Amino acid sequence: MNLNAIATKLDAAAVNATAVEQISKSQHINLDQAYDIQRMAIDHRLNRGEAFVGIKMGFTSEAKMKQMGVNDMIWGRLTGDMIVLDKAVLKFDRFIHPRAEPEICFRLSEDVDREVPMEEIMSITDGMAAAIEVIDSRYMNFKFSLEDVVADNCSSAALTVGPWQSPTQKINDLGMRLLFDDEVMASGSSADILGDPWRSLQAATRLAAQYNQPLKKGNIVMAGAATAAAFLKPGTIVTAEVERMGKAQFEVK
Ligand code: OOG
Ligand code: MG
Repeated sequence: MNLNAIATKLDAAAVNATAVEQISKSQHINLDQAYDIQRMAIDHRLNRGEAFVGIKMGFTSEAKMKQMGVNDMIWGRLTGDMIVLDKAVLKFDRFIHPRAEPEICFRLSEDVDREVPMEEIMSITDGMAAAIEVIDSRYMNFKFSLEDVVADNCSSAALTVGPWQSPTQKINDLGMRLLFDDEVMASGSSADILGDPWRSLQAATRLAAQYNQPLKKGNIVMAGAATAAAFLKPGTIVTAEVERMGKAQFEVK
């Protein structure tokens, strides 16, 4: 099986905003192969001059893991072109069927290439912020198996990070909301992210070390959605609010 050919196809699907058929419809790949495809597809971006900026965690809420029938989370890579600045415009045409979800983002204060224990997790961080992740599965109808979604970089497509705040230990009980203009599209609690979003950062260090993905000072880690995602609509202002942490926002055009 040519994993690189699959990676090239998924990269082209993202670049051209054109959906492709799920890999699992025509061939069987295992999870390790899916992560290999993900790395190869991201290498195409890096070879075009994009920077690696960090990683995203997915299925960090119990509800999403249960729904997928898995007991581990997934992770994907974030690159420079995915970043939409806070309060800037997100161009709808770049995507296939984009959805937004409210998240929490961490910024690393040092290089990390090991699993960091929970007791030390705050010491590798110098910022946390409200964030929005835009997910845009490259598969038709947003349908996929676990291996499919991992190969497709866990649907990651864009992200916006709000103003950085100093890290505080107690972030396990913060209200989180996603708004389209003034309408609340989804609401939940940071407790829905593994009971405590710091656990998601801890898991990120474990998975990055396991898959030989070194993290650098200044890289970011998206902790995963606390709520369901909502389909974007052109002409809306999208806001993620995290209690006591602030907001992240973009305008869909
Ligand atoms: C997969 C990505 C999941 C999250 O925050 O849980 C994710 C998807 O739902 O398409 O980003
Ligand atoms: Mg997400």
